[in-house]
Amino acid sequence: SENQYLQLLRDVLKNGVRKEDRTGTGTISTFGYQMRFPLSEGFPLLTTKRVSFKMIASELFWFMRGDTNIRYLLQNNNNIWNEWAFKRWVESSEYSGPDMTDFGLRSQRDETFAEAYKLEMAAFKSKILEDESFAERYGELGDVYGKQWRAWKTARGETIDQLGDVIRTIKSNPDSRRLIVSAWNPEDVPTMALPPCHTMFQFYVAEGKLSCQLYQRSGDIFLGIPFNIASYALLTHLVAHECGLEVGDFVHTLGDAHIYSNHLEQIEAQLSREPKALPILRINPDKCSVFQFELSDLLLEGYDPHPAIKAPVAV
Ligand code: THF
Repeated sequence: SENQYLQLLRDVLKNGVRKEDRTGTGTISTFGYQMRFPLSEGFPLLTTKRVSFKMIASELFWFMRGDTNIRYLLQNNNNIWNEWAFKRWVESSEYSGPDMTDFGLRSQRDETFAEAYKLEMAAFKSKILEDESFAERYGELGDVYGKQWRAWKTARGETIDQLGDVIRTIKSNPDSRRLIVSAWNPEDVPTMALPPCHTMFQFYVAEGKLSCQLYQRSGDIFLGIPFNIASYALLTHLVAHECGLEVGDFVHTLGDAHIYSNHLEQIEAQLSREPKALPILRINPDKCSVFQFELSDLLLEGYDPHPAIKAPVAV
């Protein structure tokens, strides 16, 4: 159930320490934490607040395609990566609109600015969708997850399809202890819009079940982690499906796990709610390769969450 996640919220509220961060928002933080979700007990999408399964699936499909441009996300009505592309746009020499420096913090503190920001962001989104060459230049986030998972550049100028290779190895040598995909590429870190938070993951096969462990260097407990849990749970289901395995556990290991200081009221509301039964994920049995799945191949049965809880994202 989601009790592991609720316990994480309570533990960090109780034992976390105040820590400043890159975004200037302020956090309560803890270092080193592990949760385990037995996937056969239900799909770990939170029920104490509504979390959009569609967005989780379209983001994961985007990673799995090897795509690093927000255009695909926008075409799927997914806005969760906009701020990072927008930041590059407003900092570029081609941008000539109103000053958008520190738009994340300022739009929370200044209503006039928030209006201007909304307009600029809307214009940016339409331009990405309508203008392909603009999208190529400013929709791109750099060598983020998709690139590293599917086309890691080698020193010899070749590319490595880490995810494809791992899936092949699961089929041919399931006992392997090297079923690893790394998104952390030290050479590319300086040119990424945001260096990967979910740094690397490892699969594990035993007794016909596929498990997955993620090492996440940094986790936004209220907004990001519910997405990350469901995203890796979905990845594990899809890979198990292709490899003819049952699902085992998703193990989530966190480095700096933090609660942003402007999420505290939201968390209090969430913790006052009673968790409900987890939904069940059904996958179209006629499709096999993880790289061919679309949203319409997935069905989430029995998801009946408490209402969504809005919160600002730190950029
Ligand atoms: N940066 C920060 N500060 N937090 C993150 O969670 C995060 N991510 C990705 C990259 N940088 C990050 C982006 N993932 C939401 C969810 C996931 C995100 C970013 C934002 C979010 O705002 N979710 C809302 C609703 C979104 C909507 O409906 O449009 C929610 O209520 O869940 C961690 O991977």
